[in-house]
Amino acid sequence: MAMILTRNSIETAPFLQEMIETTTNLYRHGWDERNGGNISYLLNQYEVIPYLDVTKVIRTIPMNFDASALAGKYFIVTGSGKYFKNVKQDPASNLGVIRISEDGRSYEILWGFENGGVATSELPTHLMNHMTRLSVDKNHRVIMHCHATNLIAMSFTHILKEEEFTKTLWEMCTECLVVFPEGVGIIPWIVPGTNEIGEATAEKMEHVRLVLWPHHGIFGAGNTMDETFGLIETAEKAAEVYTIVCAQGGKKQTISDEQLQALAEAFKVVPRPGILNI
Ligand code: 2HA
Ligand code: ZN
Repeated sequence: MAMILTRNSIETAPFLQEMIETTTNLYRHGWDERNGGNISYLLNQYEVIPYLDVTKVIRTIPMNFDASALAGKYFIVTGSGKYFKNVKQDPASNLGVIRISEDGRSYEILWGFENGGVATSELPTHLMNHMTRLSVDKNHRVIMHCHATNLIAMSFTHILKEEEFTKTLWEMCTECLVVFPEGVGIIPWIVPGTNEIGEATAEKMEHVRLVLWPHHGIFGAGNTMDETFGLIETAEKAAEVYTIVCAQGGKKQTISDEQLQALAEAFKVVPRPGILNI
């Protein structure tokens, strides 16, 4: 007797709704003009199978790096050249669900990327970051990249030493130290979309969840979409305050190192060593 399997429409999948909401919010902030920005979200197979026949591979796309540590893993990813502005009105063209092949040298498209689309040009960085974050945090799931305006601006005006950059952000909003006690990683300027920028970013991601790409944007990592968005939002808010402080003529007073230390103790976080002078 034939069994009829009914699947729910993928449009109702919580992970798809989260992608739509987040890309829309990032666009609304002005951090993802044109095709700027990309997101990848690690999915459990049990989250995917109510919506998709995972035995049906639509296309297989080769990759020129080794992602075998992620073999068999599922992601929903934004598309290469696609605009965050358009995700909500046409998710199936602008997003895709992919699975990393067994040899880690290609990915299989299971849904989306309609009309010949492929995953984000920053897929090397995304997958390398996922590998690194999973090696230090088994609950890790999200990598997010955007062109956060004030963080980019700060990469022109502020010294690019991680400790000094982090300290400035911590000073600009009291909650920063609590949200990213490990600070911000900074890589040199490198051509985007390359394995080289992926490797440099992933190396930083072993110790931090925020990595600044000078004169380009920011990468964030987290366990949930909300947490990752919130992390970037918090750093960008601090950078915006910095912009305004500079425009108002610079600091006359600030949060002292002793106060930052007291904050860390109250919220039970460990500030990255080498930043506070206590
Ligand atoms: O996807 O943001 O870094 C476009 C970009 C590349
Ligand atoms: Zn970018």
